[in-house]
Amino acid sequence: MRLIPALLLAAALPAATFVALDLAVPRAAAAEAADTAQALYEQHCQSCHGVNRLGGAGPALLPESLGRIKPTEAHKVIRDGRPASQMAAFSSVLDETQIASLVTYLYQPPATPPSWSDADIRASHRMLADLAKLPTTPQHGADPLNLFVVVEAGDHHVTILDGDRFEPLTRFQSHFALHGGPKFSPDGRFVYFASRDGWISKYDLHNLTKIAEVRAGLNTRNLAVSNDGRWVLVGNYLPGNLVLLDARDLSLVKHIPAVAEDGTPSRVSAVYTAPPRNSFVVALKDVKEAWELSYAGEPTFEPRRIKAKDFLDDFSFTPDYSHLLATSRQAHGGQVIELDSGRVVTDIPLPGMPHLGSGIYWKRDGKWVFATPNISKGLISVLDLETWKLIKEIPTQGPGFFMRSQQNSPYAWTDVFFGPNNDVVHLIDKQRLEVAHTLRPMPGKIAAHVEFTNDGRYALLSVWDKDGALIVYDANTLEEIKRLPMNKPSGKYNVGNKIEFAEGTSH
Ligand code: DHE
Repeated sequence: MRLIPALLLAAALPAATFVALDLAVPRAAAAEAADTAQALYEQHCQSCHGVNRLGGAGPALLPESLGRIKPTEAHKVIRDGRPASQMAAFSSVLDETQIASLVTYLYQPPATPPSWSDADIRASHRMLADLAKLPTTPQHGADPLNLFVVVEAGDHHVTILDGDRFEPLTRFQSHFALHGGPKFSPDGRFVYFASRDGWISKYDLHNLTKIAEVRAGLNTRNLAVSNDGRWVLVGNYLPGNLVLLDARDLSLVKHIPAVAEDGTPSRVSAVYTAPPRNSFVVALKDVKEAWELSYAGEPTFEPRRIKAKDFLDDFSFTPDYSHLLATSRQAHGGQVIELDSGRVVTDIPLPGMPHLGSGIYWKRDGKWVFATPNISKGLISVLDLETWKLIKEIPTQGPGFFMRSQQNSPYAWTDVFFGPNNDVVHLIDKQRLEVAHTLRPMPGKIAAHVEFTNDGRYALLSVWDKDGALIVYDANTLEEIKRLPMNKPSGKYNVGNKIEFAEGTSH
């Protein structure tokens, strides 16, 4: 039998399109087309993308997994393949009509609703090294607290970078489409990654080796690691649940269905650890609840339910973790929830779809302010964290995604991710609250996502292109120090900053 390489696709046709398709195509003809497409899938795609489209060597091809690419792009990928991946071109095997029917099929829910049980999780679990036999001190000669973990999204690799010399120590293949910030054990030795397809991996930074992996869900949002380093909590869209893993080996402890008090099921928007509270805080996407799960003492992981005023999509904490600032990107603002009382304190005026998970805080005139980019408006919203008042909207050259600073830096760096000016980054003066500098690192290529060295002297910026780069700037003079070629380095994370939950970085 000829082995045909995978359809390595990766986003969603709006629901309205399916309705339109249903109305346009007579039912019998639609069923026949689906049968044909399913047969094509089984013949050409299943060996890599798995039975029931759950994924295998290639990513899952469920509507939830395809939410980030348009059907026209999916069509092109099937026809022409994906460079630098195992996804081959199928233009010599399938004609245009067959490819179109496959695309329609892939963007529809499977006939058998996908499921991912505890048994599936356990069966996917793999130990990749014997931790007991590995040295417990760093074996690479670099400062373990000034390493950078760089996710290269272009070819699904991770580079571990010495943050003093800016030299790669190693580069390894990750699971397909890592998303969200990797999270660290409290001592900075281990890093945990989540892929959109639900794969969770544990990597030893002292020994530069993979330790374990497990598939915790079919479509995952992100993960959090408890402050005592014992637990990893994974938030999933599909199935809508939380999956609790033992951080030592990623073995399954239990899953917790994301179901509201009234029984309504939900997806999980995001999960973060709140170190001073010894708890995980969880936002639910389809029900108006936030959850807190304590990991203090002998935890039961029973969620404490906090009633929200809206569906929550993304959130951030205040510096002391007493409040969360949450938003639903569909709503016209956010809300502040006091965690101890569970009370919604106030609404916040954030009309530009803020990306709160990327928001950062700093001290201005002795008071904490919080700033967040907005993904539908070219402005940075700055809030006073005492009064919750919006104190400034700083105009930028377009909507942005990420923001970063460091305690010692006078600037907050933010990108212009969307629109014609996506190749610039703005440096915002943290005291004057205005753009102080605008850099265009590689004209015509998206510049985004900055992280500082642990001492704040250097800022590392990504150029999001397959022929992209990681650019090291002196954070004060803005002189370019080094340019390392990289394949779409989506995010980079400094171990020291992360384990200290440093001011100015994402948590
Ligand atoms: Fe992200 C972090 C949600 C699309 C790259 N993104 C996060 C987090 C959330 C989130 C809740 C924080 C999790 C964490 O770090 O633990 N992202 C969403 C979305 O809802 C959205 C808009 C739609 C979606 O498809 O999920 C979305 N994100 C994207 C992208 O299209 C990006 C640009 C490319 C990609 O890799 O998918 C992207 N998101 C990132 C990155 C982070 C992230 C690089 C980590 C930022 C950090 O510095 O910590």
